[in-house]
Amino acid sequence: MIPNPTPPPTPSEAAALIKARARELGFAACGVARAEGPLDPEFARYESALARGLHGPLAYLAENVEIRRRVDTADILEGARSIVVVAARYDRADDDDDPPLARAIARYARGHDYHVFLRKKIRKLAAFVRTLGPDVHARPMSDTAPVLERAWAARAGVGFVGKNGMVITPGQGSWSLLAEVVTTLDVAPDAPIEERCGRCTLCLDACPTSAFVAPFVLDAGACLSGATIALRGPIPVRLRASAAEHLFGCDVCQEVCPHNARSRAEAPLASRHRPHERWATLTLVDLASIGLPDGPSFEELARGTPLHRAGPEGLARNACLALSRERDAASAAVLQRVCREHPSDVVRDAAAWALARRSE
Ligand code: B12
Repeated sequence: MIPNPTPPPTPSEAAALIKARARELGFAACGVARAEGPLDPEFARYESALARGLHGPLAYLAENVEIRRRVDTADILEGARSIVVVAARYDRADDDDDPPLARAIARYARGHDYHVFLRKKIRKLAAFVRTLGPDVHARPMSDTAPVLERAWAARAGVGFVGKNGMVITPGQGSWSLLAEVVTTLDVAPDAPIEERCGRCTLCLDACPTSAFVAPFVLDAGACLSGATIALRGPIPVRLRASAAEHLFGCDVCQEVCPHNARSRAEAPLASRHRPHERWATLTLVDLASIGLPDGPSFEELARGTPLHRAGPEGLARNACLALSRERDAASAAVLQRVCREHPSDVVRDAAAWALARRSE
């Protein structure tokens, strides 16, 4: 007698199994959306943001625009029926005790390169989804494909999009990174969650550079995260005094969010975001010296951390701006050397601006 093979799970059973596995892997929230068809009206909002130039320095957002419209074609996964979205929280209870250099870095980026472990985790979830039926295809993604991750997370009920643009999971907050598994498996979808910002505008009011052109709509060209991470070239003068307080990324619109006030516990995957040991010994002077003839090697200094993304010129530029807030002789000396000897106009210009500000 040939034993009966286990029948594939029903869509509801599949959803329950996948959510249990996601929890086991340490994800704080998991939801499912139907993947068939275009992502409208969210895609229309995306197009409108591009038409208004709100992508700022992120030129790549204007490329392959149509791919972001749907995930069920050959660009992402032919025949996709469901998209499973997970949130990996990174809030830690003791982040106020982080070394000073780490505190100038956005919380998500203080540790080792999170992409590495997040991708491992989401691949494991995709591998699990493939076991749930014959010929099930599943594609894991985390910042790896041109997909509107926040829009899908909102559809999947992982959270709602707040006025600061962040996906906020009720009761858990927005200190989270998103990842997805797009699959041909039919998984029971979740309902989206109503927006719960109400009349609150704390994030919009607190933004140091007034980067929100309206609730929910961010001008990436004015956002300090865009300026300190993605922008190649000089940081616009009007953003510099604020950029001087943020070496890499910015968390202000999340820090003031009341939904985050409740989420001060250590999240399961947060240990990966604990400050890299390097940030305990390195100083802004070291970072500002990157690119000087006898300066430290950018590769050695930034390797394995998210700061690598800013590139050597960007990191030295940001450090020079930050040194505008110091008053000690060592930082004045390095700024003067950068002005004289640095091969990059962008870094020299940042150092000159910092020296001028110090003497104001
Ligand atoms: C480009 C980018 C940036 C740019 C531009 C951000 C922006 N708001 O446009 C910059 C460099 C500035 C940036 C900054 C940050 N980013 Co970023 N970024 C991205 C990236 C790669 C693409 C986003 C994008 O397409 N932006 C264009 C805008 C138009 O689209 P959108 O932000 O996705 O917004 C859509 C939805 O919100 C949707 N929507 C859904 N419901 C509603 C309701 C209303 C009323 C409206 C108007 C819109 C709306 O409409 C929009 C269009 O579809 C995504 C990863 C990804 N592939 O999605 C990460 C991502 C959005 N970033 C992330 C993070 C963590 C950050 C920072 C917190 C990092 C930091 N600390 O410095 C900041 C937060 C700034 C902010 N308040 O948004 C996370 C967000 C996680 C979360 N919980 O929401 C993501 C999802 C990466 C990840 N895999 O986890 N980022």
